[in-house]
Amino acid sequence: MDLETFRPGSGLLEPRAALRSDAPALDLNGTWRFRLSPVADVPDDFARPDYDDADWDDLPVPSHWPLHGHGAPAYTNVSYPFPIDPPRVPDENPTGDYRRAFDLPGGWTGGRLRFEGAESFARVWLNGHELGFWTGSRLPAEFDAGPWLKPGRNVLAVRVHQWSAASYLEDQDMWWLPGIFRDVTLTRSTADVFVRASWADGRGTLVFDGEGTLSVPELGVAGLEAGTEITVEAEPWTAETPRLYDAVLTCPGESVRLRVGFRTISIADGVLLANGRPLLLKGVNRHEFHPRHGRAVTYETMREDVLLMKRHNVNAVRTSHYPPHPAFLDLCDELGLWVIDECDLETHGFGQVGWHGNPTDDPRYADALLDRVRRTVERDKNHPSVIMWSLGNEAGVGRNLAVMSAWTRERDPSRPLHYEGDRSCAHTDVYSRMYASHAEVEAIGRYEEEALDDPAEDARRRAMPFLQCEYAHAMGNGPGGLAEYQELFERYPRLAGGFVWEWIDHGIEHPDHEYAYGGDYGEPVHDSNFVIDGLVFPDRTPSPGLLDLKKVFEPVRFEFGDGVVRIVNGHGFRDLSHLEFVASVQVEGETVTEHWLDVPPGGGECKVPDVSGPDGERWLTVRAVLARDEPWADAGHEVAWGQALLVRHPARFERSTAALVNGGAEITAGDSAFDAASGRLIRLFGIDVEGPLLDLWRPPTDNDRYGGLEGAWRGLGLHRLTHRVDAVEQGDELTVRTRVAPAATDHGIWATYRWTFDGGLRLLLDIEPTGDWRDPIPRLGVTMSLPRTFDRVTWFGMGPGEAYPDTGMAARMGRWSATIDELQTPYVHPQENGHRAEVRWADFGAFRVTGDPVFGMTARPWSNDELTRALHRPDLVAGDRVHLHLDLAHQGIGTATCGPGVLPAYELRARRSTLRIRFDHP
Ligand code: IPT
Repeated sequence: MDLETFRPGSGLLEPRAALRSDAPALDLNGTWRFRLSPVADVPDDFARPDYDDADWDDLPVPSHWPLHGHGAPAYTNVSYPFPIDPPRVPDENPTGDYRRAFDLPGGWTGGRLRFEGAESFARVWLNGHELGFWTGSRLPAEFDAGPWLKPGRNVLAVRVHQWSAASYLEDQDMWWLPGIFRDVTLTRSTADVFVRASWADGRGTLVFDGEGTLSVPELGVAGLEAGTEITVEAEPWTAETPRLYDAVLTCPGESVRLRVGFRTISIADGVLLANGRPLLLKGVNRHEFHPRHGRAVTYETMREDVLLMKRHNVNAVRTSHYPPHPAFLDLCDELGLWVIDECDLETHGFGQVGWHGNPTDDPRYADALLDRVRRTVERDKNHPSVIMWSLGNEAGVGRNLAVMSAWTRERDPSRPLHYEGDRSCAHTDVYSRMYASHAEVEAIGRYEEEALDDPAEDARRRAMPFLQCEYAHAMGNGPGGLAEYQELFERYPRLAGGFVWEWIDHGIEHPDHEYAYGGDYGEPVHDSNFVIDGLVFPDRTPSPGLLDLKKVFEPVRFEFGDGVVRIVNGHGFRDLSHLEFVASVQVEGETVTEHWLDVPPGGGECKVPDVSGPDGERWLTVRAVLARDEPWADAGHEVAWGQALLVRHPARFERSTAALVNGGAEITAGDSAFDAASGRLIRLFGIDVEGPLLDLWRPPTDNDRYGGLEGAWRGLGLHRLTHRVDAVEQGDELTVRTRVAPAATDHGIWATYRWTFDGGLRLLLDIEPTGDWRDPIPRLGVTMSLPRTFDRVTWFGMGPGEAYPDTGMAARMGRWSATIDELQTPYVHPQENGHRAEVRWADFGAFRVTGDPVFGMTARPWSNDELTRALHRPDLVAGDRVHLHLDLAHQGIGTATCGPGVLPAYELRARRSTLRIRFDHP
């Protein structure tokens, strides 16, 4: 068999919808026999029913064989892991042979073998007879098994090649993971149906094509014939109100259960509408991934994804970059998510050769591309959640797009078409981009984007709604700049929102590394940790980025005024009656009053509780929580919140009078002491400490690294600062004059520490840069170390999670407590993390640090250097010291791994400044 053929398959039945039929079906998932060969050219005698597979292994289906000890996964983002020479593929072509026997129940006749997904080229035999082959890894394939089925025992054999001509169409940014990774069934269902259910002005219109008759009992619809359109009073389907009506299609030999959702997607005056109202997509890009199973995801995993999305105010998913397991779309219908369903197509690696020979423009691949979009649309056409078809991702431009688009428009005019890779938008209904900067998004929102050369094309595109199919690259610490994007999406009606890249870190569980990324399996060509760029960690724990996104996507906004809070409903399709609003007042982070607000369903202004009570800094917090259980979260689940400062109560710093005593080698202040020669604090209230010392470094984030800042910082020598002591002067205060600078440069910082003692120790650190500080710097602050016995800190400030200047929207003012371990954010690729912002005070038990007015705090069981060097989490080993960083300022995070860097407002420049903190015995 020629796996270098351009043909998409042979022997296949026409594509049809994924349906829930009562026709008999045999589940052929389970344990199969399996053999892996390193090349494609091996005898196919294994397909004979009497072949002896006794020396083969067992392999679960569905699964990917490299995740079960056969070969290894490999990761590339853009690059093809083989020479670009379509349709040729390497001789080294891992080939998996699969066998299983099954018994047909008595009386069974006919049936279809249905494969939901196999990567990348598969041939199938039943009882020794070859049924055909297929490609299109994440698309279903069906074969007529009827003529070859036998009563009793039957033997099914499948051969899967990792590489084929079709691999050129599947260059998505993910692990290369061959195998039969979705379900296999033998079904006697043959039905197909296309239900079209639209909605306007309180009424749903229903019509279908296909065999049989349709009933929707709840709507009094019975025996509806194909092609007959009816209009009934019905509630609309939206992602916020996913109203589904059970329907039954009765056709010869089977009846099919459907769930009909009435909704209309349209575009008017350049605005994307659902049921006539503006639709703002608060989306994420979702790859299918599980850290042990790869893309062979279970129903529980899919459901967990949808629940997590809903609970984090995500309302939309782009199925990047292939149709998901069909059950995922059932969940989106049921729990409510707007979906852009993307065809299984990406040819990104051709970009590295100037798009020369791109399959998207190669007529030899025309059938394969059309076949892919047909199989996508036919499979998923009945889902109300699917609101747009996407022709693929990063596949350049070319004539085959026109073919795909024309067919799709004709087959389903009800859904707009999406494709990002062609700026002219010749084949789409929406203008889509990825990683456009805030400024460019704003220009598009204002219809001020740069014109296309062709005026007609430009006019057409200018009339389109805009969306960012990818933005805010969630790689490592970040993304920064989310709030600013959302602000634009909400300001300009043309902007229909977007989809954050991406949902999950694709880290594969690994015995030494905890989670593997590109290169960990010895791949000669790979893209390292670019596969670790999700909003949830590989085990689906939400990262700080997802918590921030939840805050930014909140469907309720709070505007605080004098004694009042205005509550604004930001839902598109639902009022506030499903929420309860709780207002509380915190003094120094401790709640002193709490009561429920009476909020009208449409939102409005409410009086807030009065502010009498104990002294201290006071904040008002208003929370919107679910009043009743929803299918996706329990009553009490917090949907939105807002906070306002009522009374600021800064710590007071008295001028000190107590004396510092010179005891020879040490200068003492009570039970604290400084080294007399260096002026460094060595004992703090009897505790052995080192520092605090000026420090400008942070262990580069992925955004710092890939965006070029790390290089700039190393160029400035910030990772190798030296400290020179020029003077230690002891009077009323201890003044330590130093110059901090790297070797081989003439820029530096005059850092003057002024210590005073009044029972506690107060530090004023004056910072004065000299020379050419051309680039932003990572941070401005001090680092000190403490014995590891200091394992817990309680603080009053932003928390509980990390926050940097352009992230941390999820952090709120309060009193928080955590162990040192709990302060670490477990980024798969270690990097700067865990900074707590706007800390008023932090209590370590034997001492307390207070800011004048605030400081940033990071505490770790390893040093900046150790964290900078670590490549995987197990490289980090807790030492016997706690490294405490007390900061005046940090550089923002941005999203420069893909997209814009730090916005100017969040850049940190070396500047003249003073850090003011004090240390006290509690
Ligand atoms: C963009 C891809 O569409 C996406 O699949 C992913 O690879 C992302 O980059 C990086 O993680 S394309 C890029 C050239 C902007």
